Amino acid sequence: MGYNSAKEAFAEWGVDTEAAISQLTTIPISMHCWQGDDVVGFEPKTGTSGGGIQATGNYPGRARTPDELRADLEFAYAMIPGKHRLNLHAMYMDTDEAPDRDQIEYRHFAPWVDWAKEHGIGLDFNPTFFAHEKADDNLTLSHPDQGIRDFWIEHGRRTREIAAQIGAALGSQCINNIWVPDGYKDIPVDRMAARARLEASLDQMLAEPLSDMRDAVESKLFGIGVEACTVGSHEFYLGYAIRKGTLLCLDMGHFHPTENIADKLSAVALSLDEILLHVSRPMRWDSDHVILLNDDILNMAHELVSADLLGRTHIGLDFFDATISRTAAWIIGTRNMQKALLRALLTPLDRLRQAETALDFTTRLTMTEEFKDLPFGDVWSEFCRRSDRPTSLGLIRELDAYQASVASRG
Ligand code: RNT
Ligand code: ZN
Repeated sequence: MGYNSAKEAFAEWGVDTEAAISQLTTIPISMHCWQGDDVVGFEPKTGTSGGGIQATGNYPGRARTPDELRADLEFAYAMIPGKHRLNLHAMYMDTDEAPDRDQIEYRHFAPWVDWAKEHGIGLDFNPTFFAHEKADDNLTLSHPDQGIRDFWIEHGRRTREIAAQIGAALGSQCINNIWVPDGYKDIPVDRMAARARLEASLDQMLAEPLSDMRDAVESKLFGIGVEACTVGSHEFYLGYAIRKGTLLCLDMGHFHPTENIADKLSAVALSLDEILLHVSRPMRWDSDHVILLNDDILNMAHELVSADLLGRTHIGLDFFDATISRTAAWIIGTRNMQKALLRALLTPLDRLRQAETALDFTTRLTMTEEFKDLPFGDVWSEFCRRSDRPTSLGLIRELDAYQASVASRG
């Protein structure tokens, strides 16, 4: 159809495509480093991730070093319109030293900050409470052993300081997201004791007020190996975040499969100032598939726009598929998040709200369904064209060429 005709088609509905395109340009998405190497990281002792997190597949081209990961990221960002962020995990240190988790310092991550500065990318951060011998029981901050708890509290404290330094160095607030795998395979007799220990550890870890960073806490329903009880459940962290003023991280794979994450946004936003999202795609469980442009994502993007939450929601991604090109996974997933946001920004909200307020649900339904036929693809192509990013077969050619260049990695 072409962009100009598309623009007119949307204008008939009272929707300004230019406004949508310029707003989409300003929405950063925090791309997760761990899709690039199957959640392995760069510590001297690397292994499987543990904590119930599983990247499956052995497609060639996994990044084995920080330099390879950065090269892959540079390619990915070059295929994604707009300016974005990188979400780094503590196990992705870039150093010749071998600090344990309770010894990490800013300098171990400084090369990432230099790189981010050079490319104009913001950084977010995460303590890593898994893939470590002290997390083998799937208990960290809630472990009954004080020594183990102290080890992880120290790790968490250090990541907060590192996040603050990263934020200051880049002049862009760094979100430090806390997810612990803590839970029990079989039914515990004292859930309260475990939750009280988690709360006390978090309090100690978060005691120091810091600027240039913000804390987020991420809940989960269950994980492999912790089927009976997750200490940091949704209710636990929702309450914690409200009482302590942290962000709440909602991961789309961390709820009952029929629960609607889009529905939660306006509900929690009334009690929280800011929200962090881990956009993901669960399939039967928290399988972390690459996100599709499906109803779950579209509904979520709609809520972000309709509830006016874009200004206080940090959009992060969390998926890892090792059966396809890892760079393609990043690019497809991130572009799908943007496509969903674009569709939400192109919604004739005023008209729809009017119908809803008037209890005219017939008109509301007719509009949502007829509106689906509008030429969203032309607006997306125009957005990509203005950012000099490929679409369609052009994108496939780029992805293939890059994959061919990394396929020989051992
Ligand atoms: C695990 C959580 C967590 C991790 C990352 C690697 O279930 O979703 O966010 O995926 O920290
Ligand atoms: Zn997550």
